[in-house]
Amino acid sequence: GAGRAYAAVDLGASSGRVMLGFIDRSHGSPRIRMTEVHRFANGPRPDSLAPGATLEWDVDRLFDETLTGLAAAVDAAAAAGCVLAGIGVDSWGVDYALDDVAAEGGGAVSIPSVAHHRGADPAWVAEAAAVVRDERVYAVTGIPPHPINTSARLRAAVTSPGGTAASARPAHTASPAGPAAMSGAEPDGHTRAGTLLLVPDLWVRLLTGTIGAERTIASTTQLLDARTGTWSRELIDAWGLGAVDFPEVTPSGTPAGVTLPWVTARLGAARPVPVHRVAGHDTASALAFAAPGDGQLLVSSGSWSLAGISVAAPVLSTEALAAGLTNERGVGDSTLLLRNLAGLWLLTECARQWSNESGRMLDPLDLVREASLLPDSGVPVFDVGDPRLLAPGGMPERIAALCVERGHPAPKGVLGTVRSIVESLAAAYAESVGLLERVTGERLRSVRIVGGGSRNELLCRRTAALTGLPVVAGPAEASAFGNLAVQLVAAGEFATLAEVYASGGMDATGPAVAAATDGIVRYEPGGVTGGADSRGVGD
Ligand code: LFR
Repeated sequence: GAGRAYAAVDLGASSGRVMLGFIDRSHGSPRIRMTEVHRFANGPRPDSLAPGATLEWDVDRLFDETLTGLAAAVDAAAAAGCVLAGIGVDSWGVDYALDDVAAEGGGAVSIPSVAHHRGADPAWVAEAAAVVRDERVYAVTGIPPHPINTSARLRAAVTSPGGTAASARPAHTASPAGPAAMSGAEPDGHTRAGTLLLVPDLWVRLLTGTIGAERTIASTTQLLDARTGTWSRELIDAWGLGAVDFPEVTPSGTPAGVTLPWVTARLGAARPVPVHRVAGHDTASALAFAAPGDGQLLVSSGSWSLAGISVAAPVLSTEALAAGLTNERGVGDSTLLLRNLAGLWLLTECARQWSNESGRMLDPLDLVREASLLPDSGVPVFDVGDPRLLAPGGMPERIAALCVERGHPAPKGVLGTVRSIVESLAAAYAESVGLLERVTGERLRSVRIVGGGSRNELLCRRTAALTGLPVVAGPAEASAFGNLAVQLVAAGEFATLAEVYASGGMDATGPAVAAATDGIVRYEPGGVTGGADSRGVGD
């Protein structure tokens, strides 16, 4: 019969894409080929950018783009003599919808957004900490306090009159705010606030009509018990979230049903397409190749930088809390012990401002290429973990201020600022090696950079220089590949994730070729020594 192909929907803070994975069994051992069938921009809804408005994603548009991409996947599969045999969705973490399960349809759900990183009101973060001490929250969830955490924003939405409640509700049931007004009365007399759905699970609901909570994405909420991998009743009760319905948590790779009839028709598929809850958190998908004890500093380098290691059990010590490490779930039983740092968003945000000012579109990767010609020494460095970098606007000025605060001169001009951003990211990755070694007692022997940053030659070269460790860079589309990998195992195409990665055309460190075009480059501390190929940035 026809071959099978699988679609990975990978939603990022600045763009979303649909990738199609084929398994080529024509030469002995199977090989996976991954191709992009659709890419689209993401960003907050323009009307939600007004001062005082709640930032929101444009869910209707994003979901519509997803369907367009999946229809293209059906066509591309057919053109290759295959059927679309599965769909998985992964996305950024922490953002959520309170979905009214009773309501039909459901394209009209909006998400209070940290897109451009306006977190919860600091008052809510402080208030949440006053109810349950940070140490206790960390001992349960392994997630340190952070303005973007779902927990504080959900609490503000559910318990504050006029908070973000109205916008957290499906538009068709939104009402003029206030806990009573926003809640539907249930037959048992209790008022319910809605069902908590993180973005990948919201997408699965829209695709299949089924409700659930996948573990990796649920772990980004600061409401999951890090040890048991189930919702923490203790925190839900203490934080007054009893009116929220929390779907049962399931591990990545769990089947979620098949596409709804109208979705199947829109995709042009001959029959309903199975959907799996993959590792819904893009970071967990991107790092699905990692295993506890593998001695690698893992860096998922996209809009954000997540730097850390895979561990067999959560690390909930006060030292880990003081270091600001998050314990987010990885695939299987693994935990990802990570620092949550700003990433290439610093660069795109500066490029956006400079483009506006100069009336000329500046490509961030071109700027990096030019900045890499500046000398390596004397570059001013700032802390890319500083929460003041979370908000949009005035980024070059804020970076200059942070450099000065550290006793460095302000970076000079556009290229000086670009150089300072890249150097500061590399410095943070390097600092992460020592920090994780101290907290876990594990010895790290190499650095693995995946995501868009793996294409940034200057960043990889400086990370190798500053860590003194070899850097293995790629693939850029690591989240989509991990999304596919989990589906391929769940669907019985491969026995283990390791086999899937080996079939990406692999070496011991990960997928050497996740897509035909996606080379892996190895950087030695003393300089580039090549790899599968030595493509530079922007190819
Ligand atoms: C990366 C990521 C991070 C999460 C951040 C939230 O895309 O998923 O892991 O902390 O998005 O927007």
